[in-house]
Amino acid sequence: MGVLNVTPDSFSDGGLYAGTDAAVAHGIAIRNDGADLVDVGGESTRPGAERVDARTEISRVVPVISALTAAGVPTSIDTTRSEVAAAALEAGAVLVNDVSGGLADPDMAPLVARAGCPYVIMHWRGPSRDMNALARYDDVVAEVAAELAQRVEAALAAGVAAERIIIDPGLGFAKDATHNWALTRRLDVLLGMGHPVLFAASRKSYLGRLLAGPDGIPRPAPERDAATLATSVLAVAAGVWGVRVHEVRATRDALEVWRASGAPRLVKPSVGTP
Ligand code: PMM
Repeated sequence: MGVLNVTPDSFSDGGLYAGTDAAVAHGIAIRNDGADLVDVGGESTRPGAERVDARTEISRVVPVISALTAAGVPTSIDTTRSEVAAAALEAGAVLVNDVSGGLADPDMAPLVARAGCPYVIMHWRGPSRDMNALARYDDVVAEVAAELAQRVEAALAAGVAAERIIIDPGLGFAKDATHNWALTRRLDVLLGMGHPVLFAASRKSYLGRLLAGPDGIPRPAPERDAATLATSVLAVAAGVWGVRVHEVRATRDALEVWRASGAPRLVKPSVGTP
């Protein structure tokens, strides 16, 4: 899954593809680089971000999704709002990627159920504005798994088919670096929940802090791709269904190397609770 943020303020690529033409050209480029899906988002989820209204979000994403669909590029819609998801599906998007896992909008799961499309349920504890304060866990792996299981139950109750549900640990969303690494180490637990797993570490700030120079200044987002690649290889080797990344070509290259090596899967899914 290639990332296409049509926003002025995303932490990783904010402003680069804010205009429709630039966004469409970049979407086609990442498809050509090997993305199976181009994930189009019209609202920044960076920590502390203020929300935009649904009309603004729709006006950013729909023209891009329509143009990419016309160009034969499969897209997903990255939104927490059912209204935006509905407009995006109408314009041709084939999957709904909801970072709130249905918590932000009670109409999202029923909409996805009616559409019959795949649904990414990410682990989320609250809006970006205050998510850092929500990063408190006794056992992050067990709590993320349990809270994701509740969101899966809610989606099933709303009529979403089990085989359409994909789960995502939500790295960086109400999680600090220690939490992100714990979830990466114990992907077997999420893999054991019986749904495909999406892993999205790309350019996140914990990688910037990992790679900070001697002055302690975090590595800037566009210079975190080699670290992202390493996380993607670890995650795919563990058995995830997909990785959501900004740098698609290099990711494909790295995964080809892993595949050609014939290296076995790193972990076996755990069944049941951790
Ligand atoms: N992270 C961001 C946006 N959308 N979607 C899923 N499923 N999982 C994520 O971890 C996720 C996401 C924030 O990162 P960006 O600014 O690079 O898009």
